[in-house]
Amino acid sequence: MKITAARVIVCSPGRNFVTLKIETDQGVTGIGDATLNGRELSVVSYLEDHVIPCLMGRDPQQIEDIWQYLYKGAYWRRGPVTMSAIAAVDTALWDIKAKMANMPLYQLLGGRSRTGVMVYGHANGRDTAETVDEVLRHKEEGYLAIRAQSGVPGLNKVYGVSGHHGASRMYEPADGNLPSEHDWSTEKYLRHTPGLFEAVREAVGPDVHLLHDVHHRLTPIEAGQLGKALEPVRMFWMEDPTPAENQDAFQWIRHHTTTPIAVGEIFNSIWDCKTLIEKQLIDYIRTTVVHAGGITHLRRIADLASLYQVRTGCHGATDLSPVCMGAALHFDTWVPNFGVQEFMPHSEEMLSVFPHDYRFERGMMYCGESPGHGVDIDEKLAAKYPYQRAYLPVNRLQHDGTLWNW
Ligand code: GCO
Ligand code: MG
Repeated sequence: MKITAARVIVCSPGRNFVTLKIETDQGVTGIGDATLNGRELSVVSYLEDHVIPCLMGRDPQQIEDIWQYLYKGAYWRRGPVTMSAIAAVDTALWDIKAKMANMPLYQLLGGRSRTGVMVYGHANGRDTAETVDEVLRHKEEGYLAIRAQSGVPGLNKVYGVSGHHGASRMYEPADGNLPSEHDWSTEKYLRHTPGLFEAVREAVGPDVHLLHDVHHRLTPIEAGQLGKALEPVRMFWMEDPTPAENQDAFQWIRHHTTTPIAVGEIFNSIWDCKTLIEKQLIDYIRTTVVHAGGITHLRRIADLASLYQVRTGCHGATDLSPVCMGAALHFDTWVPNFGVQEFMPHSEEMLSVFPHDYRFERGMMYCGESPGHGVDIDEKLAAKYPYQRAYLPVNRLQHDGTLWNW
């Protein structure tokens, strides 16, 4: 069996998605997500200029060898651009192998470990009252786990909260401008957040899992303070409490709080995860298919995590395409140390470009039973949505404009 063609499809049905399609001499094709939010075209170039020429004529069944060839063979290891490109190849090859075997992907990974995949939804509000309403709306829809983010009194733009109500699920869209600027005050945030969660817990009752994303904004000792203040609320997790370049810093958070910690959406290899996992400084690892080298590498990360009772919590914001979501749901259905899967619904327009067989029902998601990972791309429709330059925002301290973590 041989790879005969591979091409990159870029489209922007509301936001940019990069998709790799691989064709074979047996007529079977596979696709993989290669989207790196705000840096999309770098991955396109890496694939088109450097990776695709090396794939021609190779046996697509040799997933592991191709992975090693692209990782070790490049000499320049790791990094989000490289690993997203490798992930796209790897995902497309698993798609092909599963189609050849006439099996849904989770069967090839080792079969079903659970009936469905618990997902968490995003409840975002401009203030506490609106956030509580959004949490309750998610509970009505059947969510068992809900992430709550709120505007902070005195701050104009905060992570996860869009300017107007109802647009909350669509923040960070493609807008063609330069990065927008958010403002930040740790003092105001720390004053607001414990009260927000008290109100949320009071309204939602004891059973729903509550999550919160700090988005790398606190120092370790501030994160310790927040985690401690949130203990009475019994959080499912506190995400990205501090930047993870210096991983020993997480010891300071651990010394001060038992609130569980989730990290890893911006990690791209097992080496980024190693210290946090081996020193048991986190409880959930957030790497997902597209940014961490595909199914082949993500499985390796999950196996390492399982030795230390760290569970998975795959990233699933809308900048990861439905192709990544489809593959992640097969992974989640198999992985023994599953924790939760993030689910931020794509718009109808986005979903129309990516026909898929996964579904959401009462707080759970289910991958389909069709051979492969169950997601396709409608190339004709995709061509109607050309690439639009788009950036993630940046964040500055409110009182003096110092550039802060976003
Ligand atoms: C999350 C993330 C996202 C990221 C986005 C960046 O927890 O879902 O933090 O909101 O900011 O995916 O591309
Ligand atoms: Mg996050």
